[in-house]
Amino acid sequence: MFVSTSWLLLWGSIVWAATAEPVTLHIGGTFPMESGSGGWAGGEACLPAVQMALEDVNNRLDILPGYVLNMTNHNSQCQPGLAMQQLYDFLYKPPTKLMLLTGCSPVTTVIAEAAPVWKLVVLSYGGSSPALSNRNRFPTLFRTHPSANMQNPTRIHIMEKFKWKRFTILMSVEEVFVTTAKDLEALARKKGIRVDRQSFYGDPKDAMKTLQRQDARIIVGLFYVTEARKVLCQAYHHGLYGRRYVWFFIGWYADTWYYPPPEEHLNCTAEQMAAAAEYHFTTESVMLSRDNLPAISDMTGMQFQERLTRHFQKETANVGGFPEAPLAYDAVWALALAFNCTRNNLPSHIRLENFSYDNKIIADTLFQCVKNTSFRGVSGKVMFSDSGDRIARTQIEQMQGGKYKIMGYYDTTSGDLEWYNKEQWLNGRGPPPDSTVIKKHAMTVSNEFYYPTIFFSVLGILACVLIYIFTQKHRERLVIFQSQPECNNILLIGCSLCLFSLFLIGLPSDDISVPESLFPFLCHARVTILLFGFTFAYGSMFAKVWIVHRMGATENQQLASRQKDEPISPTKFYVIVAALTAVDIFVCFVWILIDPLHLTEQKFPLFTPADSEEDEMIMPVLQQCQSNQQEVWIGIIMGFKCLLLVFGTFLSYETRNLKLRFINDSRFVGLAIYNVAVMTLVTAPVVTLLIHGKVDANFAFISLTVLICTYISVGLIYGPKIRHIIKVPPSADEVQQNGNTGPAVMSKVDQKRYDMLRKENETLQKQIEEKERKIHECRERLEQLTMNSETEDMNAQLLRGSNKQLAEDNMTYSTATTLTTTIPLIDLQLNGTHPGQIYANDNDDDRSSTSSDEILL
Ligand code: ABU
Repeated sequence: MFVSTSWLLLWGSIVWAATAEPVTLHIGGTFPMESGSGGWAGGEACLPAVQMALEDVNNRLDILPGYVLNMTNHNSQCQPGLAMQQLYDFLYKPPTKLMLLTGCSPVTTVIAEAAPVWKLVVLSYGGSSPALSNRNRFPTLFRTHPSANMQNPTRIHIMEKFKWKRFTILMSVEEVFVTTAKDLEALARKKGIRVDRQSFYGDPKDAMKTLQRQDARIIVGLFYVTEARKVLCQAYHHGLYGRRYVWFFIGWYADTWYYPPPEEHLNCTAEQMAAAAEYHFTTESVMLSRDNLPAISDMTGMQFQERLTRHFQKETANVGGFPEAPLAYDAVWALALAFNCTRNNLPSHIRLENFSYDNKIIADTLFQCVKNTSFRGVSGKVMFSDSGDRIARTQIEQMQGGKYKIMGYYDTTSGDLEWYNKEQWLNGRGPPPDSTVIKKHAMTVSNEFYYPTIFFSVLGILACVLIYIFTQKHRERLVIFQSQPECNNILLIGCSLCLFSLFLIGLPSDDISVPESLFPFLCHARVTILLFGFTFAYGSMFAKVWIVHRMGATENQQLASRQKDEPISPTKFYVIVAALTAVDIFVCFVWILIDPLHLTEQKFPLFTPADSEEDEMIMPVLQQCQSNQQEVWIGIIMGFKCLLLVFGTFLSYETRNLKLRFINDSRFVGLAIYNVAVMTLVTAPVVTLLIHGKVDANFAFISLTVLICTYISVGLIYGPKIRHIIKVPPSADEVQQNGNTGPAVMSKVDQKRYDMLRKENETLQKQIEEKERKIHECRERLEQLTMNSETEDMNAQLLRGSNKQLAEDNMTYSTATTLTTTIPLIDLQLNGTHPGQIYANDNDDDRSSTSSDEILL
């Protein structure tokens, strides 16, 4: 009963409305029909779309029954000044307008900012500026056009997809683009993408030059279509297009926007513009519903587009505002529904047609109704956010062969990218890099230097190992036994370390898979291995000359001659080498602790590789291990080593004629020290001062020095020994020493006999000294007695006693004399020389010095 009554009332009112004179509701609309000073000329398609919508709404009996909508419109030319004048016309020329429709951001901005004064709600079908989302500044503005910010998340997503970490924004100085650019920059920063910004007003020529200087590759353009054509033409002339560049333009330009209209007098042909435009991307909010479901107007999006297309004689791709036309059409429906809602929600005594510019009740009701709008439009679902914005998906297109192809869609709300993988690139390979790829080329030792060096290093290390095995096998041979083999082994270890260090020094840092954090270890290994190798090798030789010199320099000749013949404990050598190593350890420890080495890169000018098609340049980089106070540490180490070298050379010279039985190779050691000193003292300054930074020369000098020093040292010290062992059979060693043709050596049995006799001789010498002292005393007493001449008897008695004593002493004396003459004879037998001459002292002065044996004799 109730339902049928309601239907009757509704039907009655419709019939009444259809038959009664309808009340006209007036609205004002601005349409940018052409863009005189550049801007969006969207009115061309949007005005017919709005008119179509007004017609449709007015034909609908269920919406605003008894009312007809009427629009007064002006061509704003997208110019805010002109639009202000038109606003005053709307306001002060009757009839009263209930709502205003605007397109183009600059016009929407001025009208929406002023409209609240007249309690007018503004609905924009073509204002994309993000600035329009400010509710404080535009309290009564709603728009069916999504904010330009909507495309920014899409742009960032594409940047990430193609791994671009850097892009440039080129924009015209308009609030709509400035605010869009700011939002885009903020989003990019959050994602760690670097953004540069270039702006221009009118002529983009200078901005384009700057882009070229900055080597911009990925460029997002924010400008109206007139400027877009200027930019494209300049891009063509500056070569900022092609396989190395990717342009992003705004997606609401007409499809053939890049063809230059004759009135713009662009310095580019249509072909040039088409060439520059090829493969650019566009992003734009989806403005046409692709649903098959009909909208509130009973048309699908496609049906609307077909209907609108029939209005135009020309290709719609060239009609300004054709993409936005669904937004304009839906704006009228939103407006009509809001009027309908307001009419229903107003108190009964207030009628919608009675609206005046100070009527707060109708204005507030209308505002609430627009705010609550929700319907299916030909552009999709029409709803407004709190800030009055439209929520929509973004469509990404790419120009391929002069035609826009859809690449995918991005849903800002969910963050989902639907991508069809249809993108194409001029290089045919893939997305170009976001900047010139600068490839580092580590300046490393050339293979021609490195591999031969490694060959000789390995050979040297192998030789050291073989020599060690050989000498161990023949360690009983006197030529080895009396050459301090333990000390020589240290030499072999040291030489091997030095040779191994060459492998690390020449090793290219970028070829080894060491994480960067471990590079300091490599640096330290390079330095310390060479340092310790040097100390072991040189220290072992230094220890020998040092000990020889100390023994030769002993003032007590008797002690000296005895020491020269005695075995020397290897500990003495170990102590010297250990002391030198301790100094190295201390210096290295302090160095690594307070100023560790790290990898530094010295960069050289870029160059383009001749044979490369890639967009790349080569930057030669010299990788070096360096400390902050490198010079200080090098100075300390080199200073100490130089002192050692000079001192070692001095000791070698001093001991050139000395020879100890148990350091039988001291003369060869001396020669090796000369060689090391000369090579090192020449190479060190050359490497550090003259050829610093020249990788090959540096490595060549260091490796030659190390190779020559190690080969010569090992050769000098082991060569004669190996030759002796090979040539002379073990049984011939003793014979040879008797003939005094080889090293002064004696068998262990002889050695023991010799030592026993020496001890016996020493004991007898002491006894003889004692007896002589007693004889001397007796003689003195006797002389005293004689001089006294007291009694003849006493004299005679004393004389008898003394003679008896003298006879006993003479016997002891003759025994001792026999022994002291025997020892030199044994020596003579063993060595073919007098003990004082075993040391083969060539020095005439030394030879003339009186030995203890001579004193005894
Ligand atoms: N889609 C056209 C937007 C024009 C403007 O915001 O000025």
